[in-house]
Amino acid sequence: MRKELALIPASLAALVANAQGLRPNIVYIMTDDHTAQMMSCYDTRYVETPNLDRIARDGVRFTHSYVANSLSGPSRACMLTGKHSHKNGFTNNEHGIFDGSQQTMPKLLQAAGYETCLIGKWHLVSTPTGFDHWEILPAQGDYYNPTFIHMDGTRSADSGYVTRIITDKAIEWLEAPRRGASSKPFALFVHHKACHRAWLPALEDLRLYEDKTFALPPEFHDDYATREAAGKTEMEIGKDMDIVYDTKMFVSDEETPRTRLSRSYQGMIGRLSPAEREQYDAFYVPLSRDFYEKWGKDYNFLPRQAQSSVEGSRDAELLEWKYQRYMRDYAKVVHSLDQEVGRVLDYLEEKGLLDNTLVVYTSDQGFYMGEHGWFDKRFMYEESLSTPLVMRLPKGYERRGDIDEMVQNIDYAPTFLDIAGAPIPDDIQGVSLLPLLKGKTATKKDKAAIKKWRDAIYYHYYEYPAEHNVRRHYGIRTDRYKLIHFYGHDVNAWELFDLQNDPHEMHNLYGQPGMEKLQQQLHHKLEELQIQYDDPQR
Ligand code: SGN
Ligand code: CA
Repeated sequence: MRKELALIPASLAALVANAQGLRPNIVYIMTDDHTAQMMSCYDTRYVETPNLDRIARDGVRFTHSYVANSLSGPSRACMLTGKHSHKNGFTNNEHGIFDGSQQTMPKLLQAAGYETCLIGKWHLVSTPTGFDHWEILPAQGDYYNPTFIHMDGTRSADSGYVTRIITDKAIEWLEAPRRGASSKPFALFVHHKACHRAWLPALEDLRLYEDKTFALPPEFHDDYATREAAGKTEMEIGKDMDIVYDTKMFVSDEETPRTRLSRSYQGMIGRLSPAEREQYDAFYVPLSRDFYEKWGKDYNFLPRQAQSSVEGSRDAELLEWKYQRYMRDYAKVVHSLDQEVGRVLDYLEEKGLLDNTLVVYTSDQGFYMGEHGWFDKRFMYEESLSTPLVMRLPKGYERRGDIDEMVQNIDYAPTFLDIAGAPIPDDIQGVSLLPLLKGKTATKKDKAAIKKWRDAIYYHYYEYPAEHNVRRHYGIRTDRYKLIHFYGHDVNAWELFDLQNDPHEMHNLYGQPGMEKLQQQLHHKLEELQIQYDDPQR
């Protein structure tokens, strides 16, 4: 808080601060599994996201943005608390219940005089705390005609597509006449379900991207040599993506093979009204008929990576076909996300709120779009360790363009508290990003903070045994190197990558001759961070 405000009572100080635009509103938009490769301000190969790009163009784009644990619930808990998983207690989706009685950033914002609201995916099992208003999806939620849980515990189904409904509800909350106009600034958390598996598009977007052939990423045909844990997963597009559930090849029970997830698929699309289902089927059923006609109903639809790399083989053709379907459906889901974020930006602009609002767009983690032959996330490799992060800054924050410092989702809590003028408790492990956002107005203290910015980030993933079979691991990433330890159950393996010479992380250098000194330095840094963050697992 500014010195002159320190002399007047807190409530009055808050009023004055708001009037002076010193306490900006916060609109935090977090999507599910939206990866930077599928956002045109990060990567122009695949899709166009003009509205998301608009945030970056008018504000800042973080080029080294990471999560602490690449999975939904854990990521959300890190964001809410500003602490690594072992401190906030929510280490994995399977067995976690978030302890809502602990200190969280929304609670601290409330105490600082902010009005707080959460709409959308929550995924932390316990009832949300720290929000003046919330409406959440149960568990993963649904794309079509989704059910919402309300604050009084009741449930109701809304009709329509989930991305649009979440946006409608967020705008509806903003519509309240007092919102942002007078004494209380607000913090609105918009948590989308999109673009989580199984990538079900809005009905009006079904035909988008159908004429596009997506280029295979360079490391699509990975053989996982030198990386034991990578070779043990169940997240390959070829052998693990369900032909019915994921690629949506379904005609009817009689005409479609029964797969592991075909019942779940029927549950998801069974939510459509008859008229909607007709529209849906008009697109997918002819494709499905063609597919089964070509491949036969009994053909094994699960090609293994090894055979799939043989050019011209049946497996290679089927694998590439699955990849195209995956990319197209995911791209469609991103399209409506982009449009709905645009709607929020337009609304803020129209209401004159944009200049006094910090708008953040991020995801709960990155995702594999065929890199290493995969979908899903969890690994500490680049695509899923990273998460997109762009911000439009309120007045007074002059920085524009790219920010290259390494940031992590544990930094969001201290950043929001800092911008709200609230103290940052000592036990928060992330750091405020405000010094990086000030640009010309940076103080000496800000400049000093930037100068001694962290030179490594810490990561720890816990969910094993579980779906997709990614072994537990922890590690560090510096500006050039990555050291990972896979542990527990059937693995005990170290990996070391030189990201400059091997950006796709195909060559594990751990234990190679000549690596001794670097290895020692990285082990030292890892231990330092495990001590700093007080992670008992080392
Ligand atoms: C579901 C998905 C998985 C996904 C997890 C976690 N399976 O279980 O593919 O890894 O969610 O995702 S599905 O058959 O239900 O689609 S997370 O983003 O929520 O952590
Ligand atoms: Ca997710």
